[in-house]
Amino acid sequence: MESALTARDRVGVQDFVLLENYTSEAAFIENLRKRFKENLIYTYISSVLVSVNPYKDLEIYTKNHMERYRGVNFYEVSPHIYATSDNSYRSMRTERRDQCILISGESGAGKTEASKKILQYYAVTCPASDQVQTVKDRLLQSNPVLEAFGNAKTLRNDNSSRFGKYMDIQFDFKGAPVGGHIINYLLEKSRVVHQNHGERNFHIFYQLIEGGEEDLLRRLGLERNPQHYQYLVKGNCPKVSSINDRSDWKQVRKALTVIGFSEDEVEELMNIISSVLHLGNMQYGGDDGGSACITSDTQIKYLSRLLGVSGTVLTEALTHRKIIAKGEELMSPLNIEQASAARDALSKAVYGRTFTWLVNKINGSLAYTDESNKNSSVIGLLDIYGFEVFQYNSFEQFCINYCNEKLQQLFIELTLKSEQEEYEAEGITWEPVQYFNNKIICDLVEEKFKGIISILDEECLRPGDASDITFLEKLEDTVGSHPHFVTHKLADTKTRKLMGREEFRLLHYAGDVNYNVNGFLDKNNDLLYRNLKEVMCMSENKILTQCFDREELTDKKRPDTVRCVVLSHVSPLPNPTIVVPCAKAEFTKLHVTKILDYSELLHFNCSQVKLCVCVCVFVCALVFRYKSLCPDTWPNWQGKLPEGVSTLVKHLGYKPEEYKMGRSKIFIRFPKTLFATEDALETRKQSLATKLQAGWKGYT
Ligand code: AOV
Ligand code: MG
Repeated sequence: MESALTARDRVGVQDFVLLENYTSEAAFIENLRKRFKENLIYTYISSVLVSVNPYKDLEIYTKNHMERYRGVNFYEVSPHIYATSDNSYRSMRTERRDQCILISGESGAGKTEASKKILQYYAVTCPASDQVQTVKDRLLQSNPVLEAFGNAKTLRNDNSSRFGKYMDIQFDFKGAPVGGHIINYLLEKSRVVHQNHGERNFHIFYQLIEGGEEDLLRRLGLERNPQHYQYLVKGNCPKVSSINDRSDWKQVRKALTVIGFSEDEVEELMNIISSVLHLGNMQYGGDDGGSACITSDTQIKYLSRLLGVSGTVLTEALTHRKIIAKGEELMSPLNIEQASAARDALSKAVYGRTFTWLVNKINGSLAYTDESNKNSSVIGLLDIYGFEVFQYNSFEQFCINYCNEKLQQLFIELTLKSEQEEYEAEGITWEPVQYFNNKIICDLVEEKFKGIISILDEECLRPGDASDITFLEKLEDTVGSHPHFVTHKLADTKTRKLMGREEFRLLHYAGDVNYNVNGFLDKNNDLLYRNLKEVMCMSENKILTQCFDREELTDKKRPDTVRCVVLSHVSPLPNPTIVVPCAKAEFTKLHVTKILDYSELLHFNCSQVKLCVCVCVFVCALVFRYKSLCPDTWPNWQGKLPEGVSTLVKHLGYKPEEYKMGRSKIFIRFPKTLFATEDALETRKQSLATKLQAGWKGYT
C-alpha cells in the first residue's frame, strides 16, 4: 500500500516538534516559509494546528480531500484542518466526551474561513438521514446569513467578523449532526452609523440595495445607490472588488428560506434594515430657540409605514427627551446635536437587537428536539473577531482586543497548564516551562473596582462633570503605574511622540495599541432615550415587538453597560483543539521581526514546544496497532499491557531516551520515531499480504 504522505507533503517538517532546533524562533519561521512556498499552509505544533492564509483557492477542500482524512490518524496524513476536525469528531465518538475547537489569530488571518471548513467537513462526512440533511443544510446556511448581518469590510479584511460567535454542533449517538446552537457576542453596533475611511457598513445594506428586487425596493422606498445613504457614505467605499453584493443577496435570500424564515418575516426584516437607512437620512434643522426639528417628512413617512408606528409620535420622540420632574412627565426639546445622537442611538439599538433576534431565530430552527435521545454530544466552534490595530483605535478595538486577551488566557490554561497536569497524572517527570502569562493584562482590564472597565463604569455612573477626559485622568491615578499601561503624560519622551493627549496605550500580549478615549463613556453607556424605546414597543413590526419588551420600560434597574467578557461562558471548555491561523503578510522579510514581538504566537508556541516534545499514545492503542511487528505480541498480547508495550518497544529498538512510560500512555519524544514505526507497519503489511497469498500460516 502506498503511503498517504508524498515527498512534497514532507517539505520542511509537518510538526514543529520534529525540528532539530525546535526552540529556535528563526527555525520555526523558516519551516513555515519553506512549506508555504510549496502551498503547504498547514503545520502542527503537537496537537495545535497552525495555518497560513494563502489568499487564493488551493483546491485542497474537495470531497476527495475530505475522504482522505476520514477516520485516519493524525500522523498518517499531511496536516490539514480536516485532520483536526476528524480528530475532534473521533474523540467525541470514542471517548464520548464533548469537544471544542478554538480558532485564534489576528484580524484577516483566516479564522472564519477555518470555521466554515470545519462545518463543511462535518456536513459532508457525517452520517445523514433526511431529517439530518435538513439540519446540515441549516447549519451551513446560517453562515451566509450571519455574515451578511454581522460582517463588514474593514481596512484589514474585506469580510471581517464584527461579532464573536460560539457554535455548538450537536451529534446523536450514531454521530449524525442533529442540531446546533449559536451564541453571539457583542456586535460592533457603532458601525451602523459610522465607518472609518475605506471601510463599509454591514454587508446586508449593500446586498439589499444592489440585489433587492425592483418591487421590494419600491415598497421599502430605497434607491439602488448606496451613496444616497448617509449611513453608507462615511467610509467612501461603496464597492469592494472581492465582493459581489448582488449575488450575495441571492445567496442570503435563499439561505433565509432554507433556515425557515417565512416570506412575511423576511419582509419585516427588510423593513427594519431599510428603516435604519431612512433614519440615517433624516434632516434636522433648528428653530429660533435652537431646538431640533425635522425639516423633511419623507423619511418619517417611510419609517411610520415600515415600522408601523405613528409618524407624529416618532417625530416627537426623535426631537424631545421625556423627563420626570416632581412626579410630572415633561417633554424637553433636544438641540440638533442631541437629536442626531438620539437618532443614531435608535439606529444602533434597532440593528443590534434585530441581530440578536436573528440569532435566536436561527437557533430555533437548529434546535434539537428529540427528547428520547439523551446521548447526544457536542463539538463547539469558537470564532471571534481577531486582534486589531488601526491608526485610530476606539472603544470597539478595546473590547475586541480585550476579548482576544481573554482567549489567549484560555489557551494558556488549556494547553500549558493541562499538558503539565497530564504529565503529573501519568507520573512523568517534566521541567516547568517559563512562559508569558497574560493574566496581568486581563486583570488590568477587568479587575473589580481597580480595573479599566470598573473605572469606566464608575465614570458612567458619576453625575456631574464626568467625561472621557476625567475617565482618562482616573485611569492615570488608578492604574498609572501598571507595567502594561501608558498615557501621554506618563510616557517617556520617545513613546510620548507616538501618542495623542487623549490616548492611553495598552501593552497587549500581541502588541501595543493606543486607544483614543473619545466616546468611551457614551459607547459604554449605550443609552437609548426612554421615549424612543416606548415608540419601538408600540411598533407593529413583529420582529421589533420581540426586540423591545414593554417590561423594560417599567424596569427601574439601570441597564448594564456594554460587556465583552465573552469567554466566561465557554469556559470551562470541553476537550479543546486549537487552530491558529496567521496572515500571509507575516512572511515578508519586513514582518518577520514584527511577528516576533507583535504576535505572541511564536513566544507562546515555542514555549509550548518545549513542553510537548513528544507524542503520546494510549498503551492499549500502541500494542493493538503494532502487535504484528513483534513475534511476542502477535497475534495477541495476553499479559499486562505495560509489559506488552515494553516488549514491543524493545523489539522495535526504541532507545530509553526516546520514550517514557506513563500510567496509561506512552510518551514518545519525537513523532519521527512513531513515523518510522508506521513505515515498518506498512512494510510488514505488504510482506504479510504477499506471504498470505503464498499460503503462509504463522509468524516467521
Ligand atoms: P478572520 O476571520 O481571521 O478575520 P477570514 O477567515 O475572514 O479572517 O479570512 C480573510 C480572507 O482570507 C478570506 O475572505 C479569504 O479571502 C482569505 N482566506 C482565509 N483562509 C483561507 C484559506 N484557507 N484559503 C484561501 N483563502 C483564505 V476577522 O473576522 O477580521 O478577525 O474580525
Ligand atoms: Mg472572522
